[in-house]
Amino acid sequence: MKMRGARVLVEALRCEGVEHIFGYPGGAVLHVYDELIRHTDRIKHYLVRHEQGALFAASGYAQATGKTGVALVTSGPGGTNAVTGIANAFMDSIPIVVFTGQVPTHLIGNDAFQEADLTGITRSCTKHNYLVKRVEDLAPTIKEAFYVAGSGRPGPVLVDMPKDMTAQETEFEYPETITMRSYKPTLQGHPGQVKRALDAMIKAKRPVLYVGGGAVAARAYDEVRQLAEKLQLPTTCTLMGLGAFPASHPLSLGMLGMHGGYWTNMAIDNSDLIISIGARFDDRVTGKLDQFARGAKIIHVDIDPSCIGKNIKADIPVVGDARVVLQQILAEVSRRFVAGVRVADRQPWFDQIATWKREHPFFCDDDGDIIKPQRVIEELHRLTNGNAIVSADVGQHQMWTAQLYGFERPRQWLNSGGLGAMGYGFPAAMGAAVARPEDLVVAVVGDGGFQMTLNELATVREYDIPVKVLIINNGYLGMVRQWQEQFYAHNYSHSDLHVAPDFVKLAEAYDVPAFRATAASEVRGVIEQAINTPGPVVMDIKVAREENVFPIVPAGGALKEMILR
Ligand SMILES: Cc1ncc(C[n+]2csc(CCOP(=O)(O)OP(=O)(O)O)c2C)c(N)n1
Repeated sequence: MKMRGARVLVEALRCEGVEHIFGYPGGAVLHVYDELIRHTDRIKHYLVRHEQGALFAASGYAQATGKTGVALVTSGPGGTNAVTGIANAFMDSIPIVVFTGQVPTHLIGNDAFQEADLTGITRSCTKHNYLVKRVEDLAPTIKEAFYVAGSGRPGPVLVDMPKDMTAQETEFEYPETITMRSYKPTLQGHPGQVKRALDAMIKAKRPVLYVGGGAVAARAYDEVRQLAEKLQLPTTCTLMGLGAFPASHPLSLGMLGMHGGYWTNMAIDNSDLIISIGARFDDRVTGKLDQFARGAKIIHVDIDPSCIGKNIKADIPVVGDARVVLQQILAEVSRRFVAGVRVADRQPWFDQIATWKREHPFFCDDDGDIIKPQRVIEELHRLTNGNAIVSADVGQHQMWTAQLYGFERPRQWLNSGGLGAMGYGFPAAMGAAVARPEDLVVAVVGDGGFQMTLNELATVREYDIPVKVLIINNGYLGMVRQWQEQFYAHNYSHSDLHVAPDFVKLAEAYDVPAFRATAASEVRGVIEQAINTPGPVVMDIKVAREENVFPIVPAGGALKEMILR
């Protein structure tokens, strides 16, 4: 059957199993919108209030499920408004496919109305991008786009669609298989490297298993846990990896890096072997590179060979899918155990880590009825039994949530780690709540970041998406203020947000119920009320204004130089 390009897009999305998309219309995608409304029973479109919201929602959807998220925006400003979301997905390896409108093919390059070179602009922040000029190419391109986005190291793929192409007709045929000669991710680890890695793990006296977002992407959490337990490996997760290993597990070290636990960073600093699974040794993890884990051998498992050795030289590189490589290692572990091999005695190492933890646990001093943000996160954990899907924005509240919520499961924690894009938390939670309607979804946001994307309150109201927004309201750009306090002699230059909307009234203007806590004794009641109120809710929690996140490794400092209070 012949159909226009716009319909091809809808059919192709169905072939990919897409049920939800987030978007915003405009001239260049009007044929597509003309089709979409005819197929609402097959694909549900959520009209966001800003394109960045669509991208963050699609990314939250993908982070909460592992499925590829989909966004649709128009040409020119629609596409440029989407760029931050695309760059964010690129940095955090989130699989999304972004469809953008483009001016008609004969106008491309003419500075036409709402023309922007979206493939050019996004070349450095997409895993791949396409400009589809012929309608016959649309279905195969979409097939390829979903394959590229979701396979190997996942990431964003952009499909730019000139308006005339979406009006032209073609026969719809969706390819069943795909072969791309230039793109074949390596899944299996090299057997020799696998054995070498295991030799090192068995012998090490002070090992640390260092788990990143790649372990979540590869669904390698069962394998991570088995490896940690069988080889008795203390295990730390990066900001993006939280939940890949249960926070309450006796072998869990929690998060490492700039705001990691003292005991975690000390373990890294004193380790003799670091086993990195799907992590990338970024600067927020390593601190000063030449001081990082100087006595440790490095095993680096990653599906993206360009990641290995980029920041830290790997002694034993293993290119492959985290899950597949861990399965190979585990098979080898079983063979060695049968042959009577046993791991080195780690008791002194465990004792040392326990001592560090006892000496300097996370710390929060209470101050009468002033609300301490750390206590809010602890209360949230208690009242949700640690079971909520939690997204965070970027700033102090993000770090307190990462330190204190205690994520037990993968895909329970969504945030913008690599790009650190304020405004992520709320729309990402919206995407997660669409994807997982049976789960409680909480967006922990700062009063600064929330103001960047709070227009999506209209979206959650329109579609009754039950996101519970928890504003850690300190009346500052808190993380900026903290750095100014600690590293710029209290010079609070342009970081004071005390002129702010009344968030309760604001939410009510969007017809979203809202509650406020101004005293420590009110926090519990407000969170309970929010949980018990169906649909979207806003909580405005007025916290101590000048609380700081500790530990903190000063930018460019070595991990062991962390400031504890
Ligand atoms: C889009 C964007 N602009 C600027 C920054 C720099 N930045 C990082 S944290 C921060 C302050 C965030 O303040 P708020 O949202 O109130 O959260 P808090 O730190 O107070 O918890 C800023 C401005 C950023 N990360 N993202």
